[in-house]
Order: sequence, then structure tokens, then C-alpha cells
Amino acid sequence: MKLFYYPMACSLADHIALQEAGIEFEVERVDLSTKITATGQNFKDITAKGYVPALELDDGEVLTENIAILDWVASRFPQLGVSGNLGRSRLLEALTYISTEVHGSFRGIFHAGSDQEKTQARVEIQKRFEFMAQDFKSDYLFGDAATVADFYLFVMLLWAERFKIGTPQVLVAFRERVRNREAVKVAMAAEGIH
Ligand SMILES: N[C@@H](CCC(=O)N[C@@H](CS)C(=O)NCC(=O)O)C(=O)O
Repeated sequence: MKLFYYPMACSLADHIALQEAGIEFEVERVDLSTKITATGQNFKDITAKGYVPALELDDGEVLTENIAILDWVASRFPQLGVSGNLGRSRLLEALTYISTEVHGSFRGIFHAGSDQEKTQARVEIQKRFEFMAQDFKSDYLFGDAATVADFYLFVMLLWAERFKIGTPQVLVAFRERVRNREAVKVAMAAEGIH
């Protein structure tokens, strides 16, 4: 299995999830501007979408989209998912919020033209973090154990740190808690992030 990634991109969430699962996998860096991978493949031949993450499974199938890949990991490694009657739905609910509302708002910072659009994106992200902070009752989103949704939220919080976006204290503490997990350190070191 191989994860195509770009350092510090959203694919870091999937990288961490695979590392936390303890599964054997390879990673290959993609140059997002040229769409050429570290071994010289045309990334568009792997996924026509041309963006990371892309997970090439052992049978050759390629899975894309953070929600799908993280859900795939949680389905195979239930310790990284949410148990109970509504468990999977709650996990998808959290992954979707992080993807569409939080990650989506960062596009306004990465790609927006005007300062006004960037300021608006910062305000939106801050509001969404505040919303998530209200629900934080324990060390992780769903309690005492980390799930794949925590790894996605963690990457969003790393971006917030980089862009100096105001972040509620409970999420700052969460970011440091996740950063100190062994698997997270391994994944970040593999991407050359310190
Ligand atoms: N809908 C995709 C979006 C993934 C995405 O935004 N990937 C970014 C990095 S965080 C990327 O590869 N951008 C490069 C590009 O679109 O050319 C998902 O949720 O997985």
C-alpha cells in the first residue's frame, strides 16, 4: 500500500492514521506544482484529480478524498474509529465538518486573492474552531482515545499555527497532545516536518 502525499498537506492526516494503525505502508511525495511523484511518475496517471491524498491499495485500487481514506482506515482498525450504535455516523459527521467547513475555509487563505477575502477566511476558521472547542469533553474529539478525525483536526490546527489564526485554548492543548504521540512524530519526521 502506498500513500501519495505532500509535506504538511491534508494528506498528513492519512499518513498519521496509517502510522497509528501500525499497518505496513509506503509513502511517496508528490510535487503538486508539476504533478510528478518522487519516483518520476505522472501523478495524474495515479489519480486524474491531481491532488493528495491518494492511497494505492495492495490490489491496485486507488482511494482518494480524506473522508474516504480516513473512514477506510477506521473501518479496518476499529480502535481508530468510534464505537456504538451511531459510531460510524458520528465519525463521518466529524470528518465531514472538518473537511467541508474547516479545511474548506482554509482555501480562502491558500487561494484567495484579496486581503479582505483572507481576513474573512480567518474569521470563519476561528468560528469553526470555537464551535468544535465547545464539544470537547475529554482529551480527544470522542473521548479518551484518538480517532482518525482527531488526526484531520490536528492538521488543521497545524495550519492555524502556521498562519497565526486565533485558536481556543482547549484546541491548542489538543494540538500539543496529538503532536506528542509517537506515531505522529514518526509521520511528521518522515515528511520532514519539525
Ligand atoms: N477533496 C479533497 C481535497 C484534497 C486537497 O485539498 N488537497 C490539497 C492539499 S491539502 C492538494 O493536493 N492541492 C493541490 C492541487 O489541488 O493541485 C480531499 O478532501 O481529500
